[in-house]
Amino acid sequence: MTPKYRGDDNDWLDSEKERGSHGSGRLAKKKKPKAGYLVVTEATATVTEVFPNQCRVLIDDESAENRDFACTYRKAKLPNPDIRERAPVAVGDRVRFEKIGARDGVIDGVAERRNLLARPAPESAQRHVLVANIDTLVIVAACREPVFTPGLVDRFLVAAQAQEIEAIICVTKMDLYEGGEKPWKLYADIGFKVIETGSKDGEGVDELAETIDGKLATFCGHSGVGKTSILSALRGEEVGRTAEVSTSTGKGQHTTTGAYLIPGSKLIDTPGVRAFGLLDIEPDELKTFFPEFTGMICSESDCRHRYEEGCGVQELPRYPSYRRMLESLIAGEG
Ligand SMILES: Nc1nc2c(ncn2[C@@H]2O[C@H](COP(=O)(O)OP(=O)(O)O)[C@@H](O)[C@H]2O)c(=O)[nH]1
Ligand SMILES: [Mg+2]
Ligand SMILES: [Zn+2]
Repeated sequence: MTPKYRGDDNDWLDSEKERGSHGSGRLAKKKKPKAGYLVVTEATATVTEVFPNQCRVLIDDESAENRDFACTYRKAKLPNPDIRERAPVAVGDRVRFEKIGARDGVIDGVAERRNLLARPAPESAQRHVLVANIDTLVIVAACREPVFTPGLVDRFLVAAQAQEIEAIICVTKMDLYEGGEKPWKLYADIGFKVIETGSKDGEGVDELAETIDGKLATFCGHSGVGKTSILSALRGEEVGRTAEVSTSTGKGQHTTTGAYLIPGSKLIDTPGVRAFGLLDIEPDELKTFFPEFTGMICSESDCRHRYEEGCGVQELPRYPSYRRMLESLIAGEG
């Protein structure tokens, strides 16, 4: 079954214009305990999918007959985030769950997040948190069809590093590789983990599985790069989201275009996301997410790598990406 996403290029999906007019929102860098959030040990379930007014959770209790519940929210008890969020929870959130029926429950508490990846929702001042508390971000890019786009990879890499999330690059569709220069090799040279894969012929699937084993891993990347296919290869079966949820308190809801934790796994699929917001990154901090800049010689010791004379990093391959992100951070666009 092919998941029926509502198209990858509409709704809240990324565009320069939207990012520009709404910014990314910021969260406090040092994660002091925030009012309204639970401590992690109070949580009893993990959010697996988010719908307009409810969500789906997997409860921790492994002895339970059913662990998958559709939940509504006890809103008065949920935290009030600094920045208004589109939904009270995100996929990966640890929550306190109260059972109210065989398959229904209510969420009355959300634990503090270790990390999050978000995007601004268009047409509103709300932030859309896609995933929280993840261990690894798998940045998926096709070697061909669609063409490998380094700028996109760079933005994902920065977003992950800023949230202290391990990032790996998964190059898909290697069966389509026709020789010649491999633009993703650069990332391996810099020190990032790069895995060449193919869901058609199974190339690299074992290596990918080993690399993310036991970790809550989110697969991101442009629409059509092969995320769902490689996830299906990892699972050994077609993965797809459930068509709808229904609870005793509400009628069925249609699927949304959010992230989705594949049942029985620690793998999260996402629709074609072009970028995550560059949350909480100061312009001067950006260079620290480009490890290859370290050790380059600039004539100014605290060079911002912008207009400075004698700046040694401007010849590096990822400089144009750095510069685009720097300018957007300086303009407050995240
Ligand atoms: N040749 C080839 N095509 C692939 C491979 N993986 C996915 N595709 C095709 O690429 C298209 C998009 O794949 P999909 O997994 O839906 O991408 P997603 O949008 O990133 O989830 C589909 O037509 C797949 O059949 C691969 O390894 N090799
Ligand atoms: Mg997909
Ligand atoms: Zn410089």
